[in-house]
Amino acid sequence: STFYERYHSLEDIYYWINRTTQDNPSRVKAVLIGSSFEKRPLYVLKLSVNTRSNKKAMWIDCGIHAREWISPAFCLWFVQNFLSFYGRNQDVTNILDNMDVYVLPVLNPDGYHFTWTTNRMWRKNRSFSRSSSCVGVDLNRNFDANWCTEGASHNPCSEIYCGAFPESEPETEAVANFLRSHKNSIQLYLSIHSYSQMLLFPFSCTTEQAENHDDLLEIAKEAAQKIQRHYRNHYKYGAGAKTIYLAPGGSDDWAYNLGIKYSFTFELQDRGRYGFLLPPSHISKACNEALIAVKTIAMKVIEKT
Ligand code: 0X9
Ligand code: ZN
Repeated sequence: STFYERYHSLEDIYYWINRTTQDNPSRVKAVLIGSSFEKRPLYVLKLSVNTRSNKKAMWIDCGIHAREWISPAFCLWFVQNFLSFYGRNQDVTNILDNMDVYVLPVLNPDGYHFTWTTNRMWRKNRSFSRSSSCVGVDLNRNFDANWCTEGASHNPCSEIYCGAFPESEPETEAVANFLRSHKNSIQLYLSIHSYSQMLLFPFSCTTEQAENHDDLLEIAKEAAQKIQRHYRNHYKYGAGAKTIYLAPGGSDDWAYNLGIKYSFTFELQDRGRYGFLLPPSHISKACNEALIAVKTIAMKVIEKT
């Protein structure tokens, strides 16, 4: 199997980030956006081809939840694919000619490292304070979108602990600060999770409909149909609160409220057979089907904006 068809330790991923920027100096830059609770750097890869300036942009983050290993694997797969197919694949070329792409391969490096060394099923980050003996905040409950209402918990021992206050966690704050400072260029926000095979869009923090619901629904439907046609695999799609569950404080809803009106959360393979323990032999299919969906969504956003 190739490098991209295996899961990688955090150390390997940092090494890969370094290698990727060195090998593609004209197209990739690593941007340090902050650091984790345990002081690990948070690097965003900026993919950019120098055709025009003032370009629009899209954002993809992976690995908010530590145990969802297919998610960082997807970010690596995506970067590799875009770098090797620019100028060879029409969609990739069109997307990069029109947009810069920001990729955060591991949003929660402390949690990811912990799943490699200690507890494979860890979900949250690794922050703690004197007020509780439990460790970790669910970073996808820590954003300022109906923060800690129904679907999140104030209990530090819960798997869906929302943290002491919105953006209390350095990982959340780093991402939120970066998106705030780039909100005029970023038109598309994507967050990659697993599992259950879904394409979700706002809102998850309320059962109300987003103002551009029909637009988001149409885009998600088209992406899901692409997966169905090319890979014979079924993805459900819809507003988060109605499709999966009510869950406030998520990055997608927060980015949407910031003004990034195309905002999606992917739940990649599978539908529960292996769950978070998706075997490495499934990585290529899981990533290729997600990639075709991401390309479909990005192309639609370019058409519409
Ligand atoms: O609960 C979550 O954070 C996500 N599902 S997961 O099984 N990967 O934990 C779904 C996130 C959907 N979006 C929001 N809740 N905002
Ligand atoms: Zn998740």
